[in-house]
Order: sequence, then C-alpha cells, then structure tokens
Amino acid sequence: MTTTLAILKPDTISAGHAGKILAHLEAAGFRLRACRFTRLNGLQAEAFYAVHRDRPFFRSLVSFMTSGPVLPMVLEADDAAARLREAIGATDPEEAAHGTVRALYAKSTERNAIHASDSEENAAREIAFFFSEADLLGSE
Ligand code: 3AN
Repeated sequence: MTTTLAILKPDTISAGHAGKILAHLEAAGFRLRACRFTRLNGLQAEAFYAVHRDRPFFRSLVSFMTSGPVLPMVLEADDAAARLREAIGATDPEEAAHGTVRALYAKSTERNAIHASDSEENAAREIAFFFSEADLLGSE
C-alpha cells in the first residue's frame, strides 16, 4: 500500500460536493488516512504550487486556492498516486474520462474540484506539506 495527497478545492467545498467526492473515492478503493479542513493563505498557496510559479495561470491559481476553505487529505491504496490521478481525470474537465471526479464535479480547468499528487515522489513532499508523521500514526 502507498499513500498520496488529495485536496478538495474551494469550488468543491462551496458547492457542497465534499461528501460526494469522498464517498466516490472510498468506493473506488481509497482509504482515508488523515484529513484537515483549512484555508490557505497566499504564502502557503504559492509554496504549494511553486513548481507552477512561471506559468501564466499562477496568480489566478493562487487567488482561487485562497478564496475559501480546502480539505487536504491523505489517501491510501495500492499504487495510490497513479490510481488517484486516474480516478480524478484530466485537468480540463471537458477532457476528463466519463465517471471521473472532474468529469462529474469540475467547472473549468482552474476550478477543477480536486488536486492529486502527480507522482509518488511529489506525494511524499505534498503529504509532508500538510501533515506530520504523528497525524498518520495510528491510522494504519
Ligand atoms: P493537475 O491538477 O491536473 O495536476 P497541473 O498540475 O498542470 O494540473 O495544474 C495545477 C492546477 O493549476 C490545476 N489543478 C488547475 O487548477 C490549474 N491550471 C492548470 N492549467 C491551467 C490553465 N491552463 N488555466 C488555468 N488554470 C490552470
């Protein structure tokens, strides 16, 4: 079993889709290991998305991700990072496969309902961004 990070984004929380998306992921075989309800400030959002700093959508992404509360969570499954990317679908919901989280719930390429780490290596970094080792102890 491996773990990965998901974040239910501000559009998901404001639309009241958090419970449905979590149920969808649990039904797809992911087990919840840790979660928080929080609101990112600008510095935190910029640090989390630092890899996108030079992309044209960076300011808008930071503004969206700080516009309301988010729900970061650690999910566990066999090959969790790759399987979660499959379950959420393509970045642009118009291109997301039928039945994926983004096909079902995302509004646009930016307001796309959920973040998921794109590799096992980034999953480790992103989990550590939000959760301590102690948060994960005892939930195996
Ligand atoms: P993904 O979330 O599928 O890994 P990334 O890592 O390329 O996609 O982009 C990170 C986030 O930046 C996306 N979830 C989305 O909110 C935003 N984003 C990506 N591409 C665009 C774009 N062309 N226009 C606006 N926002 C974008």
